[in-house]
Formats: sequence, structure tokens, C-alpha cells
Amino acid sequence: MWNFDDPPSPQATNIYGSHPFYLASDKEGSSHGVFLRNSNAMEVILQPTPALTFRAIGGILDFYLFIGPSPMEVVEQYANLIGKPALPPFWSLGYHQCKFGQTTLNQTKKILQQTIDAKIPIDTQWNDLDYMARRNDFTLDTDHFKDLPDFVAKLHENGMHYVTIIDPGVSGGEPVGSYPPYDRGIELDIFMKNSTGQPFVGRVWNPKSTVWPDFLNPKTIQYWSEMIQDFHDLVPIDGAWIDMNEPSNFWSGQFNGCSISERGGHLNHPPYVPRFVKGQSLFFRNICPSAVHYGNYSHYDVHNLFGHSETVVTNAALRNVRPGKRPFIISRSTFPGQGHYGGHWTGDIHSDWDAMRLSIAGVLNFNMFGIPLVGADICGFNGNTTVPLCQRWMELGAFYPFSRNHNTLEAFDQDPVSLGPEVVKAARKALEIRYSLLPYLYTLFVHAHLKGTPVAQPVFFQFPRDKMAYYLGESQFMWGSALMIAPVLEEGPIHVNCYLPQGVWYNWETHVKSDHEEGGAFVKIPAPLDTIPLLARGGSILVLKPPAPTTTDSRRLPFHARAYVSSSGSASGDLFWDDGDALDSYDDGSGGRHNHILFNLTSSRDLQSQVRHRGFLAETMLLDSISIIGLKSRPNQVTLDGRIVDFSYSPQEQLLEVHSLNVDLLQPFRMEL
Ligand code: MIG
Repeated sequence: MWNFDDPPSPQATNIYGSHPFYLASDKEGSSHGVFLRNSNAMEVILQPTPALTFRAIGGILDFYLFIGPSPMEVVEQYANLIGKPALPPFWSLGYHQCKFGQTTLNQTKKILQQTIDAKIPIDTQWNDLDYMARRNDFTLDTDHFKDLPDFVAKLHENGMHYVTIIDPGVSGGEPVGSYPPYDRGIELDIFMKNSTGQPFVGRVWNPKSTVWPDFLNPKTIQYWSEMIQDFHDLVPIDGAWIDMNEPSNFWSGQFNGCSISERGGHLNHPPYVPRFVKGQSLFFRNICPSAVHYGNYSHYDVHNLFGHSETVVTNAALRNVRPGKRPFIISRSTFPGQGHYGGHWTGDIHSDWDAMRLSIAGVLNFNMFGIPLVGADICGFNGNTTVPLCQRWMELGAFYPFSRNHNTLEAFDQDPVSLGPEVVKAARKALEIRYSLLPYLYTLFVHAHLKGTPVAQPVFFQFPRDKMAYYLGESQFMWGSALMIAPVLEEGPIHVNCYLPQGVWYNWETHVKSDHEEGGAFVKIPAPLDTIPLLARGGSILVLKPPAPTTTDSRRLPFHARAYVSSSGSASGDLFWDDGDALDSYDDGSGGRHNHILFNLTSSRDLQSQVRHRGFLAETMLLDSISIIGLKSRPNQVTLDGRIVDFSYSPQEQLLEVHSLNVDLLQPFRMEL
């Protein structure tokens, strides 16, 4: 572990982030976790004993043990220590689109428009560094992106959002007085220093050279806030995409590398470097370990904190620039606790089937690391994707907690429309399901925020005593306790062999029931090319909205509830709701400006809601329909708060539906069947 800009791969080399944490479960499912709170370079050795060795080359040996005993409890205990996840704004749970190499605003506009025209739900347009002049932060290329302010204003009018990339490195090569981000950084004295006390100079995207703000310096909050504010005055971005923050350097050290004879030079060439460190040197395409941070810390000791500290400072800056609103941040480099301030995308993965499969392991791991807002570049970043791959990947990506299609400048356009009707159809269908699930997904994020509960979970988190669940790896996963996602991960098959643990499961689309009350089993589930198999777990109640072009539109539509009955005929669930963007929805000192509603269906066919918390009254919360799936017989009548209501019942589907309800969810209701 030594943060490094390298595409994730199955090899045991260092990549973007470091998380010295493990979770282990024994044969009975009893679990524990260990966290070594240490930011130095380290390697970890697994032994068959079983045993595990952390071999860190510095710092303090500060170990934490989490006793679980369930995997879920271990992860919640861990999140409680490192900082529970930030609550993302509601809009950020919509679909995002980006591409490196959209060198004019017209290209961005064209791709966005064709996506909207194809009726694919989309909330957020992104731009990569193409929007910058000379690839320098906080500038705008007025030749090719002149109308960007106007474009962003229109997005906002339409209830959409806009995010740009921000690199940590600031150009050190502009004429004096021409580039405020450099001049102001010198004035405030916030750049990371080399061993002679001068700004540490490397090279990233900027024309001649690059210097880096030291995000461990408290003054950097002021600096970064000013920079983001100045840019925001011109282009009102809704969030920050922070890249290259391992920090990545195109040079290995400064122009002349990193010397052994300089002050702190022994740190540049330590007696031992963890095996498999890329380039076998700590400063290979990195900063010199001898570089100096605020408080006189050597980069050697705090390197792994760079992306984390940049997230902390960017979070503070966005709070200054957008008062009262939740910061939205996606960072490439991470460290334990980063999730308290932002989310993550898994970096420059390849456009192939293996990378798609492994992206699920990435998403599940980061959920265990307290960073539930995570996703991979849908359809892959490096190399050209293919139609069959992108079709399946758009389906899977609709179930990444953070859902964004993005790829590199060398590859062709891979937004669904550019790839043709098969990808469009699959993308639209999967994203419409995602958008209808937004209230459920959002509720899971609130639970993550309040308790550290992961949003996307390995199956064994829900079934810790089911041995088979541990062998599923990344082939299927859950959203919370209620939804199983079983993507097709190879080219060709039109079914999946999905493991369904003990219980009753219902196909999301067809309502077909699989009864596994006797124990878990593999089931062959149809997965036509435009369909990702989804199974709802008997015993759950999910609150939904109809799909809509954006999350903003979706919020204006009434709620719908689906109850999936267990074998005993019962079900339960909950809903958190708030304005979706306020910082204080959960902690304003008086319990929070949010609503929390519980739903419970008993085996005696009595469905009741309970308003657990009532603090957000600015929107009406209308529930207009309820479906009960798995109801074995037609009721004689259905009453709502004592009054008889119309219903339909299909014995084949065991489906009861009640429409046109007009229930105010802020009042408790009771439906008897
Ligand atoms: O050296 O900003 O991971 O998402 O498109 C590559 C250009 C720099 C790496 C990021 C990728 C982004 C790209 N960046």
C-alpha cells in the first residue's frame, strides 16, 4: 500500500488508495475486523496458518479490533471509528455521463442531447480537463468552452447538474502575475515544500511544471475555497471530481529525481521498500518522500493521506462556496475515513469483461471501507468497449451506488446512443428501474450515514451463516437487505445461474416466486439481452417512485410501495425523505429536517405505517399505489383507514394492487386486506 496512479489490476501492486483493514469470518460466520491506523508504505502477507502480517516501514502501530460478531457489525463498528459516510445529495444518485477528450462544448452538448432524446434518464453532465485552458486548474478554455456558463445555467433550469474535474497540481510554469492559483498559493505559502524549503516542483498536466497545495496545511482551506469560489462565480459547478491525488507525478520526484544526499534523503532510499511497489521505488512517478508538509511531516509518512486530505479540504471549500448544501465529491485516491467527506470512482479500468466483473469487487470493498458512494467507469475507461459489453455494463452500472459512464480520450464515444439501439434499450430499461428505486437507494444511504451500514453488500452480509454465500464472490450482490442483483458477466448467455439463499424471492419484473424456505439453491433466471436479473426478498417493503427523466422530476411524482411477503405472510421496510440537498437534514440539533416512515405488514394482513420522525414538511409525500406481491389468496375486501377501496388481484402472479390512494405519508395509515 503506497498510493499510486496505476489502473486497478488483479496483480498485487499498489494502486490509488490504501485501506489497511481486513474483515475475516470463520466457518460459522462469526466475524472480526482489524485496522492498522498507519499511513506509511506497507505490505501485507497472508499465511495459511491462518495469519496475516502487516509490514509497515514507519509510523505508529496503532491497531483497532472490531469484534462484530456479524460481518455487518464489523463494518459498522469500523465506520463508527473512521467516520461514518457523508450523505450524498439526492441528485447525485441519478445517472452521470462524462468523456475525456470532448474538446469542445458542442461535443458535450451533442452527446447529452442525444441521450435525453433517447429517453435515457440522466441528471449530471461532467467535463474532464478538456474545459481548462492549457490544462490548468480553475481556468476556462474560452476558445472551445466559451458558452459553458450559459450551458450550466440551462442545465440548472432543467433540474440537472454539472461537475468538472479538478486536479490537485497547480501550474508552476505560467508568467508571474498571470495565473492567480499559483501566485495566491505562494502568497499564502501553502504549497508542499522540497527539502530546501522551496515549493516542490514536479510535472503533471500543466505546460511546464506543477506544484501541489499541501492539504494538511489548515490555510489551504482558505486557498482552495478562494480558487473554487472564483471558478464557481464563472461556472457554478455542483460538485468536484478530484483526480491525480495519489498524488500522481509524470516525473519521478523533481526534475532531477530525489537525492539521497538532501535533507531527509535517507527517506528517498529506505533500507526496505515493500515488495511489488511499482518501479521498486517509493518515488516512481510520485513525490519525493523527503518532501515536507505542514507541521514538518515528511511526505514519507503522510503520502497515503494526500487524496484523503484533499477530499477533506474540498469538502470544506464546497461548504463555503455552496452554503448549507451537501458537498458532492468523487476522489480517486482514498484512505480510511475519506468516506466521511466524499465518494470514489475506481479509476482507469479496462473496457473488458474481466474488468467489469472485478468492478463489483471494487464496489463491495469500498462499501466495507466506509465509502458507499462508489462506482466504476461504466463500459470501461481504457480501450474501446463493444456493443455486447457495454449493453451488459450499462445494466450493471445502473446498480453501482454511483453510476457514471466515462472513458478515455483515445477511445470512441461510448454513451449509449453512440453505441446504438441495443445499448440504448438496455440502458434505458436498467436506469428506469434505478430511478424508480431512488427512494429505496436514498434510504440505504441515510442508513449508511447514520450507522455505517453498507449500501451495496456482498450476499454473505445478509446471510452470514450460509456457507455458499461466501463463495459467490463478486458474481452477485445486494442493495441493502431487500434487493439481489445478478448481472450477466460474460458475452452471450441470456440467463444467470443465481444463488438464492434461504427465504422467498420474487423476480422484480415478472413477480415469479422462488420458494427456498428449505434452504438456498442455484436458480436459472432469464436474462434477455436488455435485462439484468433482480430479485426482491420476501419480507421486504420497498418505497419507489415512477421513473422520470431526472431525479428532480422524479421527486415531484407520488410514491408507490411494493410489499413482498415472506413465507409467513409478513413484510416490513422504511423510508427516509428530506429535501435531498440540505446539510442539516439529520443533524440540525432538533432531530433533523427529515421524515422517517416505517411500514409493516403482518401475517394477519394488516399493513400499517408509523411516522417515526417528522421534520421535513416542505413537500407533500403522497403515496398513490400499493402492490402486495406473494399474497396467496384474493381478499374479500380491502379497507384503507376503515374505508373500502378498489383493488385488483391476479391469482397467477399472487399480486394485489391498490391504485389512486392519495395517502399522505406524513400521517400513519392502515390498510386491512
Ligand atoms: O492521466 O483527466 O482516472 O478518469 O479521464 C489521466 C484525464 C488523468 C485519470 C482519470 C480519468 C481521467 C483522466 N485522468
